[in-house]
Amino acid sequence: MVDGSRAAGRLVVADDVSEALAAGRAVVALESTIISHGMPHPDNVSTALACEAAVRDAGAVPATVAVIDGTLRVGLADDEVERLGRADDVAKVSLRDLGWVLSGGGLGATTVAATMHAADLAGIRVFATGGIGGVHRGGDLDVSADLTALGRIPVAVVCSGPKAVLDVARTLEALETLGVPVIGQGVDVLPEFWTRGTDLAVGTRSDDAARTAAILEAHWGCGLTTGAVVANPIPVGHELDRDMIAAAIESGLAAAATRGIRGREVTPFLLTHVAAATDGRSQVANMALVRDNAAVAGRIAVALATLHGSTEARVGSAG
Ligand code: PSU
Ligand code: MN
Repeated sequence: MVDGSRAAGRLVVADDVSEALAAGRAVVALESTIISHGMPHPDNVSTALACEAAVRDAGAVPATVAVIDGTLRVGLADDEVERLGRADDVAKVSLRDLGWVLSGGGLGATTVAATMHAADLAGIRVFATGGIGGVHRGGDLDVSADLTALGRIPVAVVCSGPKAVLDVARTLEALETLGVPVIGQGVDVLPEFWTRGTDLAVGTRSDDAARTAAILEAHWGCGLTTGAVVANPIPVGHELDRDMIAAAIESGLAAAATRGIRGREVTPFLLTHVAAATDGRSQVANMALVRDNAAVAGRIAVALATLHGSTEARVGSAG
């Protein structure tokens, strides 16, 4: 394990991850809030491990990010993923929470925002998740720090769009305001998590990993320091019925309002409600899309490593 130079001992990068980075090989970061707050045990653990396997199959090294006993870790052992997936007292850690969760010495699951931060410190440019946070529906100005992070941190987030419980159109506008490119992976419209989307145009379309890597390389190569969204739709055959999911979201939003669910509780509450209201179908879809995002992210990371001139990029030997 090595310490990140800018993080004074709070950041620890796993050996296989730091070796791959030092050799210029492909690495993909994975988040952990989806493990602790996104799905129930044991599907959360099997999905997290399946995402790591998908990244490896693509020829890249997976680096799941979490706070373990007071350290910000990049790259977890399988038993640590299991521990995160089983414990019921894991803190949901976004940017503002890192200081207090790290100093408290406990377990924490990093959101997209906090995972982007850790990935950037470690030197990882590609990250896969299910869906990003964004602008919530309604008038109370609940805007995820995921957008703040995308506007500041040079990491590409491969996802199936914003979570559909959000105001997806406003989220897309906010990304434009922040100067964050939204690249449709094989699509012209923004995917909406459990469905492949309808009418919100992405900034540009890319039909393969090499093209996406070239866009990212040029984005950062011209001096921009923002993140990027690579929007990869849920695989055909796994998408849910649009009306069913819309009804489940509506009833979830009503239940959240009735029970006074606020702040960081909102997203986990809605995901749990939608899973119950769809007889678990939303969760099966979530598992399928996040695994596919991990595979796509692996291919993009390999293409990016190849662009950076490493002939070892396709070896994918680390385990
Ligand atoms: N996508 C999923 N499941 C999740 C999340 C995203 O499929 O649990 C998590 C991510 O970690 C994301 C967070 O960063 O929800 C956003 O939470 P909030 O809206 O409170 O910022
Ligand atoms: Mn919020």
